[in-house]
Amino acid sequence: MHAFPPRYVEGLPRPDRALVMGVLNVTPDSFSDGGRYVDPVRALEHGRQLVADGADLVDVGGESTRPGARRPSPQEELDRVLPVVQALAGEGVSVSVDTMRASVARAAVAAGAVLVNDVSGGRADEDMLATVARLGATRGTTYVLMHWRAHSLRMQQHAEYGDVVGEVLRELAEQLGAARDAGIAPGRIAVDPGIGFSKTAEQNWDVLAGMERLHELGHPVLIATSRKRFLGSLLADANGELRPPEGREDGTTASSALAAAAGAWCIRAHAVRANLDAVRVAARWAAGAGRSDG
Ligand code: PMM
Repeated sequence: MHAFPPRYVEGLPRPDRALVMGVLNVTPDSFSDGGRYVDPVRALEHGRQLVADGADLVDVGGESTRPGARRPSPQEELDRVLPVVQALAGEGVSVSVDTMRASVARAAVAAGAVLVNDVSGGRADEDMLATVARLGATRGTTYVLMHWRAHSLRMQQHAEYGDVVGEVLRELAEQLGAARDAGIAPGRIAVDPGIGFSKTAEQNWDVLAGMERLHELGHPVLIATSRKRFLGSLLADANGELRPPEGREDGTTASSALAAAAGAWCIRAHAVRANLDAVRVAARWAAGAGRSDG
């Protein structure tokens, strides 16, 4: 048996299973749902559906991070996310904001977001860590710090590793140090190895297989595999054609169950109901024998 780090983040729900973060991309160009929820009314409807399906958190993002994507301006990003964050938070939903920008994080928290999901782990905006520290102290805001090397346009040129798990760990530890130095309370930080970010398909599998080592960082771990390309490669057809995103759901669900069984604190997914079932199965499996409740 290995020890898992705390499987909760201060101020967020603590069910006896992994949390499920539902994805709400308010972007014209995300790889799996791009364009579907740019209209705030449709985005809001979809956010409500994610909650009805059992999402513990709804992750609202206004910048696509697909490889090669162009960045929106800060104003474009704000215009996309703020109305949706505000409306969902106003309905009592736990909202997370998926942003690399301190200004967007600040505005989203003022509009009711409880978590800043920063795929750059504080590396894209020099104000981010200090901003999150202040928001944590004044509003109890929590932080997901992801492994990241470069913006989408160039990220696949940065997929060089000797030992991918060791290097992801080292780089996450470095950013965790910077986050603590900036004043973010350690109990409010979760980490994420950044599946698909500056990593080849094989490297993503290496990271997932080495997930137990991520627990050495002592922080809850978030894993986001949903519909990603490495699943498309694994499930490619006989001609090597990638399985398209909409055909990656069953693979996603399997990976969420495995991540939860390996100690993930939270999984991030587009299809909430199936992935919630998966983490419930994983939790019951891990609880073992001796509970004769069916
Ligand atoms: N991946 C995407 C977006 N946000 N956030 C975290 N914490 N971890 C991830 O791996 C992650 C993320 C890209 O996927 P999408 O386009 O389906 O949202």
